[in-house]
Amino acid sequence: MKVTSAEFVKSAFTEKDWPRDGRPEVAFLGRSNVGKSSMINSLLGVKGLARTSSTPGRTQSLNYFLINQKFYFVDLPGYGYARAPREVRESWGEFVTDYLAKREPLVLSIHIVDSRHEPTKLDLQLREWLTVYAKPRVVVATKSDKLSNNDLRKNLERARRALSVDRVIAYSAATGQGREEVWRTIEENITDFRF
Ligand SMILES: Nc1nc2c(ncn2[C@@H]2O[C@H](COP(=O)(O)OP(=O)(O)OP(=O)(O)O)[C@@H](O)[C@H]2O)c(=O)[nH]1
Ligand SMILES: [Mg+2]
Repeated sequence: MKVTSAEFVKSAFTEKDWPRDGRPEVAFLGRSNVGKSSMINSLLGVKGLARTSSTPGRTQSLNYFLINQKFYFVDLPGYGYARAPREVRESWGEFVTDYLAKREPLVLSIHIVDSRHEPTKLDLQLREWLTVYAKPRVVVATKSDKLSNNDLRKNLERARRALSVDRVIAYSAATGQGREEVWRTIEENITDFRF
């Protein structure tokens, strides 16, 4: 995909802030600090559009980016940040399930895990929700540049098993590994969207 324009549109704090123009959207979900914002920036080929945060887990909002005037990327709040305020940690599930349950233009959820680590309990929980709400999703294991090829291969297999999926795409915002495959997956899902 050639990215001709990418702009931050808004932070949506409640359902009434969700865009109503019917454009399809792709959501980026994963643990706090896993690399969601970095993946968005590296897919778009820009630096600093999606903020890579040094104060994780503070706000719960969906951050909307409009790409090529055609579709949205949605940066979701990360989960599992131990030092987030308790009420934020506890309401995360409600915030995300509400979105997954209701959001019709959501054509693809990109579930991001850390390629170095075994999927966490919260990763399994998210996987469960994506299954329950029957949302198209793809699992992407990021920070692959931090592993040897051999460890990467082993960890991808472990993630596939733990999350019961056929495919886990290795990704690196640092080297660009996986970028083409993720874009292909995004394009396929956007093309299928009819409204
Ligand atoms: N080496 C390497 N570092 C990465 C990669 N992706 C992200 N990082 C680093 O990981 C840290 C967290 O990245 P973010 O993109 O802010 O993660 P996030 O998931 O958006 O974090 P929250 O918004 O706080 O939940 C930053 O220091 C990034 O530079 C990657 O592919 N390779
Ligand atoms: Mg972020």
